[in-house]
Amino acid sequence: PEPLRNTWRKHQTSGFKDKDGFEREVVRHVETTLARSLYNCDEAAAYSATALAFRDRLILEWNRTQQRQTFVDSKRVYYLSLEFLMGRALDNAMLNVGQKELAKVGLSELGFRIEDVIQQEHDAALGNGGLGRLAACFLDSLASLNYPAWGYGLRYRYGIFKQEIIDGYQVEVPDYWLDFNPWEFPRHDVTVDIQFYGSVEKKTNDAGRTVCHWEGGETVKAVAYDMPIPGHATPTTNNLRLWSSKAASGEFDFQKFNSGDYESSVADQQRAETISAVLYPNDNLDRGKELRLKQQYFWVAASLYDIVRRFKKTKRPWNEFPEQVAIQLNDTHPTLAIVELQRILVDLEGLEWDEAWNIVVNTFGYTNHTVLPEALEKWSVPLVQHLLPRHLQIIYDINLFFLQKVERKFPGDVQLLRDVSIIEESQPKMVRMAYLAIVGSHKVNGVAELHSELIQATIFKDFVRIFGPDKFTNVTNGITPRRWLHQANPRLSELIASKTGGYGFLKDLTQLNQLELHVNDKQFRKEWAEIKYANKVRLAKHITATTGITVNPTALFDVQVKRIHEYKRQQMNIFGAIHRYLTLKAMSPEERQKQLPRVSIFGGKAAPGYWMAKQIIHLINSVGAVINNDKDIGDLLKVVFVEDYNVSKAEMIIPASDISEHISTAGTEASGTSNMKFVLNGGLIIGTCDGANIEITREIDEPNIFLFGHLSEEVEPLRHAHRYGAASPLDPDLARVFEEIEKGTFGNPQDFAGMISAVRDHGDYYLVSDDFSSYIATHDAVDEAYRDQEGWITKCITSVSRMGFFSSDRCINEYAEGIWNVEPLKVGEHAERA
Ligand code: NBG
Repeated sequence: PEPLRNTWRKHQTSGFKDKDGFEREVVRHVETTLARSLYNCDEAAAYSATALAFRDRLILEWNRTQQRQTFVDSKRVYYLSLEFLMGRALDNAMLNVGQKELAKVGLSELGFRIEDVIQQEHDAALGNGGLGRLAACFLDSLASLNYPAWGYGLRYRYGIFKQEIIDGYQVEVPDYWLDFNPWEFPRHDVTVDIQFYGSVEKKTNDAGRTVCHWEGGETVKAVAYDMPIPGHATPTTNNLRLWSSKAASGEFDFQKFNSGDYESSVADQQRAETISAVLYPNDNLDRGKELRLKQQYFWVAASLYDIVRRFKKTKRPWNEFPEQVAIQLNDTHPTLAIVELQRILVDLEGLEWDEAWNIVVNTFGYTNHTVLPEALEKWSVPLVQHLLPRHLQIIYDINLFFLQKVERKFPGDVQLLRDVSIIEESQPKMVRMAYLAIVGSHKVNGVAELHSELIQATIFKDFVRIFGPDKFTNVTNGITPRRWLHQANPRLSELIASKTGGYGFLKDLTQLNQLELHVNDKQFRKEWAEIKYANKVRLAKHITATTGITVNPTALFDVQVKRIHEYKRQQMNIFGAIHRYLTLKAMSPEERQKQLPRVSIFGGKAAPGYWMAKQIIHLINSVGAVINNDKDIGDLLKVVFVEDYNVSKAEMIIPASDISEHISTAGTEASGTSNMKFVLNGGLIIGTCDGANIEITREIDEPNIFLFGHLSEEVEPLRHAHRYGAASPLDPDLARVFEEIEKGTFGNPQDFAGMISAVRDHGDYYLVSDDFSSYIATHDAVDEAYRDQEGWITKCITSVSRMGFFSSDRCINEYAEGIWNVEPLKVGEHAERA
């Protein structure tokens, strides 16, 4: 009705418009929401109030975006990911809505420095590494490009643990991040009951059809928490919906409570809340724990209920579902969504199997993120049977119809049937989740060219024969230049803007190519170098403040920050540092003085149960303790381990790097995304021919990257040679490194025996010995190149200018066109703001 709408409109706000409005909102939040005053408003309170002021704004835009999307009713994308590694939100929100300058002035008038206020925020660390951060970059691109899109995940009470280094060892500390989180919006009215366990009854309905009923068991409540995702320079504000688990029966069971069974009534409640309590801290490793399967189903079932509910409101017929809904599976973690949608359509909505299955397959796309066998998810059949009895039946039926299809196409090929069966005939039988994801999706993609080729040639080769090559595709990963350039490196962003005609490159990264025109501009080069130096000074200060080690910012900063994993080969890096140390020690003082000073910087978490990864951290710290205190060495070499590597540390470390290491055994790193971040920030990389390194080389050209090591096609023959005693004798430089460790130079050699024997005595699966000599030689080439500072700067500027391809905007547009078939929503010019 008109009067109602008018009253509503009259009182509708659109957040603050100017600096005064911003200050007013901050003061209001300090005084009312936080119940504080001018006299006890510290930096933490200033952060909270600023965040709340921006959140209010975002929520208003969020509302409008949702209304617009509902009104237009076009196809939506749902990105299902168990991990969203968002990092901090305030800086990002201020920059994306274009009001950081205003906030800076406002905060300073209120007595605060914006940098200090930003630092108060706790990272939202709901992910392990690249996979979770990719999901976060995708959300930024989806909103910035105006795609109607939602992310769905779990609201873990504890994100990835905080890492402390005590006596050189990693110690894990829980990351309780929800104490005060202004960015989430609880939706206590949006809840879904999720069922577990129970049994399946067959019944005949009125139409004489047999229907399956999943009955009994236990119910847990899913509660929605929304996080607004602001696009850059657009009003579009999308939603990330995270589910939290609660006991279905409210607080606790009063009947049990009243009958004196207090403990068990609380236990029920706690068991329910356990589901979303903690993120599993493994990167590229599957552990097959029951609680993890519970997490997966809980999240998938709640999300699908939500998606289906939204679709049903439109009153469209079911066959239009895939025209309205695209669901992307971020790795196999959400694969049960395929089974759940089939169950909803057949058991609850009464569709025929084939009609339902057609809808399912056309709805889903599956992204594979690894070929490592230990990371490929499998669930034991008895476990699935126990937890999700109806789903197991559906999985068996999906498999039956699939194998019938295979049998028709390749009659009599029993081996093939065994190989591609979704059920592995092991003891116990296992459900192969990747196979289920392939069969239930219309497109399967890898995340870099080499990786997509490898999955088609190895782990999924039979499926390429069965479905044909068109089902398989590549979408090379990307990163958002908003966070990874504009936010992390504001001065470089400003310099680039001054040469490319404004900040347009933040929304069209290919505009960076204009930089190449200025590569010989003296003033530009000087500013470029000054910015890198300032970033190194900032990192050097952090290192001194947190570790007590002084590092010289004019030294070459050599950085490897990522999860600690044998396949990523941090062990090779630290062996290389020891080799450098021994070489320096063997020199005369005169000769030594001619060497280039270097700082080897490491950072990254080891999964708590990954013994070898923890040993690697311990060796890095032990080597640092010796080298950093060696008077002969001084500034020539420092080895630093930065504690608790996370998104906000990455924002500081990456812009300060001269050379970064992406040195996985060829064929093991699906893509890597930090490689892109480092180059975009004017650092060069040393790397193997693996993952996205290959495409980075194609874009920036061979002279601008330091490649070394064996190629992926050489890996199997080399492993074979190691297994059968036919490998070349151990590289003498590496042997010398081992000797020094075993002499006790870096502490008790027993502590590092496992690392050495893995290479020397147990087949060297990651080929450290095979790549070591070319690794060392290539580092010498890095030194040579760095001595020529002018040449180095030319390489850096040229590389940045050619990085346009690696924007996650390009990547999202490829998904939208090739997999989702969705289009961005027009938001109207007057709505655009700078
Ligand atoms: C990781 C790969 C990385 C890749 C990210 C994002 C998993 C399973 N895979 O190489 O190891 O960059 O996914 O695609 O975490």
